[in-house]
Amino acid sequence: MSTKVSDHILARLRDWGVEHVFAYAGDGINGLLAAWERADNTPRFIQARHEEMAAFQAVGYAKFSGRVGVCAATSGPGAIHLLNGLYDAKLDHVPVVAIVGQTNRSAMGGSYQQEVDLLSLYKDVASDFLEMVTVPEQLPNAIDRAIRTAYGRRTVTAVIVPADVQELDYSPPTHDFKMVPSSLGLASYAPVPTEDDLARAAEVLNAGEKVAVLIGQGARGARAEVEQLADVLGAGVAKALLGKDALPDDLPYVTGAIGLLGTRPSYEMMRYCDTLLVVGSSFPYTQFMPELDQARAVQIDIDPHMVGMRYPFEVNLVGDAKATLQRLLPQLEPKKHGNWRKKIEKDTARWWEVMERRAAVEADPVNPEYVIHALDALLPDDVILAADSGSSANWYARHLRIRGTMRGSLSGTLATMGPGVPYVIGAKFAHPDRPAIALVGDGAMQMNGMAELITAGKYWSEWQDPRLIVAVLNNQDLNQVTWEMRAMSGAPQFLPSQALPDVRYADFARSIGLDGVRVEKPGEVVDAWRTALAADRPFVIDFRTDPAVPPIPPHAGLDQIEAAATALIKGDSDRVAVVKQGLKAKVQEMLPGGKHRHGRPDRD
Ligand SMILES: Cc1ncc(C[n+]2csc(CCOP(=O)(O)OP(=O)(O)O)c2C)c(N)n1
Ligand SMILES: [Mg+2]
Repeated sequence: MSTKVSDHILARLRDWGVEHVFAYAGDGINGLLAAWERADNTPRFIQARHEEMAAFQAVGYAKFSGRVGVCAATSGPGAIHLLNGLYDAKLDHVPVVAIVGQTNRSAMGGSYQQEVDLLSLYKDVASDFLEMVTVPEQLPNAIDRAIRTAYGRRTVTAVIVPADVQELDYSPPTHDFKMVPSSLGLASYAPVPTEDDLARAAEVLNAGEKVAVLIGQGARGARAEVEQLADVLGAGVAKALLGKDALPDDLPYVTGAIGLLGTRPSYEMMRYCDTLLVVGSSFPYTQFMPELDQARAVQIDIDPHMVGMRYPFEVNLVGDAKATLQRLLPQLEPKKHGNWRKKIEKDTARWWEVMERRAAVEADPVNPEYVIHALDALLPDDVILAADSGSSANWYARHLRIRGTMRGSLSGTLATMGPGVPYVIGAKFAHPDRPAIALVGDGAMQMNGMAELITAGKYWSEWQDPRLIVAVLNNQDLNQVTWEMRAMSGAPQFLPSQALPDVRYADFARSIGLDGVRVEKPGEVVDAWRTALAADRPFVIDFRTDPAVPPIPPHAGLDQIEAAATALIKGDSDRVAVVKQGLKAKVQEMLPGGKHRHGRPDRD
């Protein structure tokens, strides 16, 4: 039997070690589907409910495995559906390859059914490598470069394969003119800056007295070096959201998240430092960094395309975080751990007390901060966490303390709704032996999560550890946006856009063979988490949470609180509850480390 182009594509993916392709069928990839059948489904075809979810699963897989995520879709609508997930990968710098079909070559340019101009449509999302295969000899190069570029530039690449090309007999490139033979693999590499540049960076860091470090996901492989550096320099370390799992939160000088969803100690450290070191982060919000003339600053980033932005850095080191820090550390002069470091540790300890008290504030019916705070104490050390975009991202950022080998992620830069459930499904294919938890708003659950529960239902029985927990913060509101409207524009809540129907998420889970429970009282929260963590299958907890609990920013600007008050005066539907809740939470934050004004809300 001859090898067709489609057989060759799957074989090449196998050669690259690709084990899963997150995908959805359509006649634009019928040739590939037939090849999958011939190849005994290797690499494994993982069927999502929607191509965007297939892309999110590929992103989750890539984020939690460090390996390339591969997704596939048919021409036209399938390719269009993939896009949002692919942008999520591109903006968060994770390697994802998309393989998409196209109409037959004979129909191209004929406004044919399902023909869209994919080269134009994908030009931006796959700007580093996008190719349409029109003759067999373009392979394996097109696949090899797509995978190598995705890895090397930590981005999205795409290969378009017209349906009729998939059916051609494969013939490899030859030694002739205008042929492009190709090879497999990409050796690992760790670029380092020159000695001169390292010395310049060391001079800046040695001169400072109050050093603040900001790390992102690029520092994940350099945990020991960052710890050593913080010790040598007497520094504190704040974490961008994507770097939340780069360093444990049980170190006393780790101030936690930074930014609008961040912590007050991170905010304060940036306000008062005289020196800033950024490692592996493109954290975008300059207003949470030191004033532009406040600190001398050094950045380390592996990507020359990304380095030097966001702050007037004096030294922009291009290099792998671990290898660069290993070379920098011997040049650093140890600083005494004086008032600076003491203040950071004190502020951080106080922050965690404040979080405890915020979680203990009574709410109607359940305080979402309590839901996530209660989870913190129960998290398995090897858990994989995903938060969706919405208020759950606030509580993920603030209440969960990373420790052990925990991993966590969210849509950091695109901040799209909907990846929570598909991310953890992707994670389960990368790590079937680890528990995974998604924190998802009811809006995101209705948008994508419910459909993807069906995908979890299809595959969970083969996972070594079947625990995949989906916690829905059911506040019947697009709450994050409601709060943004209140805080930023002073607009009252616009119910036609914000209110969501109540849905019985746990009942739905049970109806498809999963398990679940609805929680309507604070006293049921801990039990529900425990039951989910002991479950023998994916489990949905439908937490009925209070939309009136405000995600107040770390600096709690009075102007924002005032704007919220204005909205209330203009007639916000939630007004009484919000005033009460907002003030209560604020008062808790202000308390000087003193008494708990309320007992834990799980008393009833
Ligand atoms: C695809 C997409 N659509 C819209 C938004 C804007 N947005 C951000 S958060 C949010 C509300 C999310 O509501 P929900 O999932 O219920 O979470 P909650 O904030 O209520 O906890 C919206 C509409 C977005 N980020 N992504
Ligand atoms: Mg909601």
